Amino acid sequence: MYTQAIDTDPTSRNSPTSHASVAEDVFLARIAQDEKIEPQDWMPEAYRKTLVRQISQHAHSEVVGMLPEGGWITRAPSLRRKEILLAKVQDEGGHGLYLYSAAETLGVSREQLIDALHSGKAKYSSIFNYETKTWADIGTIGWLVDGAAIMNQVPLCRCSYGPYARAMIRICKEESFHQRQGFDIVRALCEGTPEQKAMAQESLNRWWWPTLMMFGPHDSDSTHTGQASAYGIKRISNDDLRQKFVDVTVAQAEFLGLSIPDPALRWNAERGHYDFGKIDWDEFWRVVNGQGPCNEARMHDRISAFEEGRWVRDAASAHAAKRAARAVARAGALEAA
Ligand code: BYC
Repeated sequence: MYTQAIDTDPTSRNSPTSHASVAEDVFLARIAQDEKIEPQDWMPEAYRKTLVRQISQHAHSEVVGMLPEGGWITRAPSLRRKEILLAKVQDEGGHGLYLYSAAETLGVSREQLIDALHSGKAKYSSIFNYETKTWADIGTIGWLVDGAAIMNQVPLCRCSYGPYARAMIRICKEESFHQRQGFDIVRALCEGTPEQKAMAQESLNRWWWPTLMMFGPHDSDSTHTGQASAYGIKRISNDDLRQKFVDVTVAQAEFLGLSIPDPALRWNAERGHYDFGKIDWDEFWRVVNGQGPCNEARMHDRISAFEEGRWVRDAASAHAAKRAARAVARAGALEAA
């Protein structure tokens, strides 16, 4: 019998709730089988939102990350170092572009994403709000910051969302080169004069703790880990990645003859890992919430760069529109012939 009544039976095939939950079950089964989810596939709204948040924060981190290093291109100590740094900063701009494109496949526009960054609504990595005071900082950023980035990003190559996973594969290859170039700068300083080695140590002292903060709050305080893991986006938790990073970096510091500024750092044979000291989470949240040493300067420089580049974007768009219009006219003429 036909009826206009609202269907209250949740098991009914006609119930919108049941359609959504069937779709969600299919989606979760695909995640469980490690299938990639593509832009045209059905996905829960929470999955889409989590991805837009994380991918866009990641993209913003790449373009804001260009700023602390960009200021050292003219001050690099040799032509070779200048060329390498220039290439690294360009790579980071490229990473931002892949990541913005991956976020756009989720139905959000580039303008919306950039707007969220410039208006202070969107986050970017806390690490880029610290000052790059010396040339050694450029080495330390490559060694530690890119090292931490790789640790966090290699598992993202296996993330469930196809466009993000594919972007990460290329990004990780480039990050690996970045980490090596940073280590090479620090190694050269450590093999140099006592003043140069002291410069490397002073830089490590300033960057060590902020680098550990990059991995995000402890798992017990992480808002998104549970859901992001269930969706196959996050493969390894914040604390586990941080521990992996400490475990590999201690040996590198020993090789360089540098000491990690943590009196609590010691090998724990029972755990098979290094124990390390407490992170200052008050500092982390201050920096994340806009009160770090360089938050204001970074946003100022980012917005200025965006405004100064506006004419280039406008010219490129006008050129593309002219070419497209010509192509349409040519196709019309061919059809008429
Ligand atoms: N800085 O629930 P949680 C790079 C926020 S690029 C600022 O654990 P999630 C590089 C977090 O967003 C480096 N905010 O979050 C570039 C959340 O706030 P909302 C960036 C942080 O997402 C150029 C809240 O705290 N890498 O390395 O599960 C040159 C609670 O956290 C931070 C990526 O973006 C932070 N450090 O885990 C060189 C990689 N940590 O959103 C190098 C992709 C946490 O609720 N992203 N928050 O307002 C990720 O893997 C994850 O998003 C995170 C955080 C591990 C960062």
